[in-house]
Amino acid sequence: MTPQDLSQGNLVDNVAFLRREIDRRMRYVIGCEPGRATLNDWRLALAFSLRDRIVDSWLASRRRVREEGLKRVYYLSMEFLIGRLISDAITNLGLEEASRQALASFGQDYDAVVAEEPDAALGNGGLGRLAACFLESMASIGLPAMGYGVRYDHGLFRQSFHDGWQVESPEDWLKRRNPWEFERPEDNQVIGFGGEMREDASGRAVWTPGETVMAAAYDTPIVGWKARWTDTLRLWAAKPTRIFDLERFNRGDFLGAAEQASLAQTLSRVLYPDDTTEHGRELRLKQEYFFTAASVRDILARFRDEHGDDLRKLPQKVAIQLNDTHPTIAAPELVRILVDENGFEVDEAIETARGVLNYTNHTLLPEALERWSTSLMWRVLPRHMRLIERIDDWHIRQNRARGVERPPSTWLIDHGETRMGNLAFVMANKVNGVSALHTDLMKKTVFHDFHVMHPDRIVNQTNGVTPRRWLTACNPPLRNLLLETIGDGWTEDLGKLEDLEPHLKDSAFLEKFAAAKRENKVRLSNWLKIRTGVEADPDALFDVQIKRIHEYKRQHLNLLEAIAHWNAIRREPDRDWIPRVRIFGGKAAPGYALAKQIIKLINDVAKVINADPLMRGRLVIAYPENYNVSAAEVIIPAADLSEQISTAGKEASGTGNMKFAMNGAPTIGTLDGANVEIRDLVGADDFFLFGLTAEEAVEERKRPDHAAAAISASPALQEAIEQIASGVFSPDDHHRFSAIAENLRRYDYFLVCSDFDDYAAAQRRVDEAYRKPLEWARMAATNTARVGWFSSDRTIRSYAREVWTADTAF
Ligand code: 26Q
Repeated sequence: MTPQDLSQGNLVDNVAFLRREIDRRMRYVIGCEPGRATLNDWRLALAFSLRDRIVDSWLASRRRVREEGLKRVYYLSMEFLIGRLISDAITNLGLEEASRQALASFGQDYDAVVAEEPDAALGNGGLGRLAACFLESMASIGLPAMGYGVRYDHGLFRQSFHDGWQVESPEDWLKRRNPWEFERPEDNQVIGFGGEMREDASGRAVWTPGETVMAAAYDTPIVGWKARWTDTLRLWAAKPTRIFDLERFNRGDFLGAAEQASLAQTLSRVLYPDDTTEHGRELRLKQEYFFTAASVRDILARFRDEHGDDLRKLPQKVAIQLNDTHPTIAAPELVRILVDENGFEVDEAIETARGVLNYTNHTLLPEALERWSTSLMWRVLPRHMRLIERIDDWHIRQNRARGVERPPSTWLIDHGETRMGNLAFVMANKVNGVSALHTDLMKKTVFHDFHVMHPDRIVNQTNGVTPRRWLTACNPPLRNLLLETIGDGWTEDLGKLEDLEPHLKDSAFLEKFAAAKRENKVRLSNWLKIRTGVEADPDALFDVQIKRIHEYKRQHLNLLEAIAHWNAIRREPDRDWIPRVRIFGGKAAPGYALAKQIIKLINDVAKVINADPLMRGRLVIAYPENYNVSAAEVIIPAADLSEQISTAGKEASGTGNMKFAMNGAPTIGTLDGANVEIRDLVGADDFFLFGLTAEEAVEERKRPDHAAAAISASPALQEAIEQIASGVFSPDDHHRFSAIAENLRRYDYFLVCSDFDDYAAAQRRVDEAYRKPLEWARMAATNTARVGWFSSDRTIRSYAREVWTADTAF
């Protein structure tokens, strides 16, 4: 098996085909002569050429679903963190080598052309990236499915560092044209907000919205492995329902006439950066209702078209997944349509809606569970607020009938707020957590009372990631080694990575594994040099923490240990220290002040340590700006060590942890989220475990002096905190980091101090293991061989069976 065997058809034919297509597209779609084309023109011409093959598969998939009347799965998500679509297209069509050669025949460099495509960054982090992996897996296993979301004009902000501080600027992914989307004006929907609710003579509710906005449909084909199946991502853009008010215009009120337009356009203007402190923002609620209402109507229209008008049969043909509480308003919207527009009784409507809806929870942090003030809800969505009361009433009656009195924790409305997590729970057929530990904690904590009432409702669906993007596409050296060693079956059945097991004792194989890793490290080293100016020696240990910046994820624990390590090297500069490059990547929510301070701290510490002549490359810190999906694709394959160091009980799952392990980076981590399952599969010997367990963490917090006790027991920690507090890293402003230091010394809710010594000890075990290259390669390869279970194909098959009761088309 050679790399070329991944491609479909004959290479010579494919190159000739692509060459011809690219030339034609350049002329007749872009309107440009190849001799005068820019890099952007080339990436568009390539994308348009690939697109035709995807569309063939798309049309065939659609025909199959209709002809066979298959059940459809709808994934509703405020976020889809896709990255570049062109890489998925090329990988899944098997046209990488052909594209490379076709472009070369025009004198163009394939990597540069692909890199021209901006990331579709319509998400904040894990939840959004999970939605993107899920869509790709649904297509790859042939599940009839559709993603629904918002077509934001601006995705997640661009991050740059000004004097080490995060500065945000707007992102503009659509500026240079999006070749992947198809406008569907025939499917546009009018969505209403506000206004009044009355009852007509027969007692039926009549809602007259005060303002309306058009939801305009844009479809993107999501092609699966080998283009055997293609699903759809439908994103809604807000447009004014009328260009402007002609009457006002004629009266000479020109600005007033355009008012409606500007309001409509703000709705899909920008993605909300994950910001749990800024709650109750009206625009966010309107965004949620806007895309959700458009999607529900679209789903019902398709159902009628395919299966007729009997909406009681909805659960047989439709499953809707709510990605966290963000689209929960879909539940009362569905009930509203059934009752107000289709003559259902309220109870019957609720029961029908419950037959199609399911809810995935992604966090236990109580402050992150959405709540909307009822006064806002009455103003923006009066009919829905009324129906939420009716749903609450239904839930009470249901339980009374079984002799159960509802505890207050399960109320839908409390203290003038609607609790979306509770509404989602009540309206869902299945509720799931995203790792075994997280699901267990859901049952014991936030949804405990619900779990007692409905013991079969909560199920676990451990997250996964797509191996096509996160191994095949992003890691050519390792992919090629796998093809040569065990063939290509693993791409669609990642469990087959187990076939590596016999090779883990073969030193020739391990040397090749190490060589593949080194090739990736050289690439990352060059990338870091260009992006940060930092020199990273490819023979040093590449220690990586990339994820959103958050106190619970504890980038500051990593940094404190780096400072302690620096102190140790300075004290004994002549010891044979293992050279390490500590790589950070990630954005902070713009309103999260402490997270932004942590960013500045990382940059300030990096400046001091990187300039210290005593370090001689043995400790380097690199923090490239604007971490995103495309950056992850360069960084992950080159990592030696995966930092998964959240306070136990706080990270619902993590998905980066899976990507690193798959690419041959052992984890240093706590027993949190999916780390637990990774360690179970990889084996305790090949996982660097440290820290309190989730249960111990709860106990530790009850000790009033836990931080002080941990600090006084650890001279290294004490010294590092003192250095931060006294301005060693901020000579221009000695008090810059006193808030961080105070927080650690006094509260330390996330138990950085309590876990510090154990973490530092685990880091020294890492150093010792890294001294033995062959042994390290075995550990790295063992990780790759044993994490096939974390393919999102496995996750989606499991949802299809246990949550959606939906079949794949093949
Ligand atoms: C809420 C209200 C208002 C504005 C924004 C938000 C908001 C936006 C995004 C709240 C949360 C998010 C994102 C959450 C998230 O990414 N959670 C992660 O989900 C992953 C996939 O399941 C898990 O692996 C991670 O553990 C979890 O943190």
